[in-house]
Amino acid sequence: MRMLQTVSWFYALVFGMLLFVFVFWGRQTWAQVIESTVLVFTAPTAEVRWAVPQSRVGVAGTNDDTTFYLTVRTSGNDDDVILFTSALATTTNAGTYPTTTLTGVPPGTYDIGFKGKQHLTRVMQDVEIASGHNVLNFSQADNSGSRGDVVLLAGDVSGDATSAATLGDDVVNSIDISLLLDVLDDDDPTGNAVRSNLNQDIVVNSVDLSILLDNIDVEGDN
Ligand SMILES: [Ca+2]
Ligand SMILES: [Ca+2]
Ligand SMILES: [Ca+2]
Ligand SMILES: [Ca+2]
Repeated sequence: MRMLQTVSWFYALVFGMLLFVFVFWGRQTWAQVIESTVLVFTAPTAEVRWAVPQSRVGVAGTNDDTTFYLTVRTSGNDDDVILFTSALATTTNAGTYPTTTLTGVPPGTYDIGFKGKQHLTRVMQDVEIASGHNVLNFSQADNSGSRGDVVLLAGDVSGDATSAATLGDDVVNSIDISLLLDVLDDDDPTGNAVRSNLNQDIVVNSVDLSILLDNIDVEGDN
């Protein structure tokens, strides 16, 4: 009888230990899973190289600066849902911007939009965003490697341009014509100070008006 009790206690002890190990191991594993998930997931980053404003004066890649914002949209349909909009930033004279963190965007396939301060939105379709660093080339139709011929269409100068929401209404129309005519013949010595100076030479004149009229009634990509 005493022998039987000892054996029972032994099994109970072994069972208890196994239960403790199982529970402890399980908890530790879940804790590790949560910890490693937090550590491993960092939002992808994106570099713009290149975005080329239409009809700028000067040698290519020397006067391509623009204030802009990026949008990340659902891919593969006509009714994009915008998942991410970046704060306003400014590209270099070469038409590049070093790095934006795509906060909250997991790796995947997206349509990526670029909206310039004087320009309609250009959207590249079905761009693969990988974890880590990505390059966005808006001068190509397909985001391929080299600097291409695709330009950002100019003429959207409406809105006060203080935020993404006010950086133009993404259509070139009579409102934009009117705004340009308000400053027609104004000097712009730096080329960057007057928004309607579309080609960024030193004056707002008929050349800028002509660029705008080429895009009349055109809307940005969506
Ligand atoms: Ca410039
Ligand atoms: Ca889409
Ligand atoms: Ca407009
Ligand atoms: Ca001009």
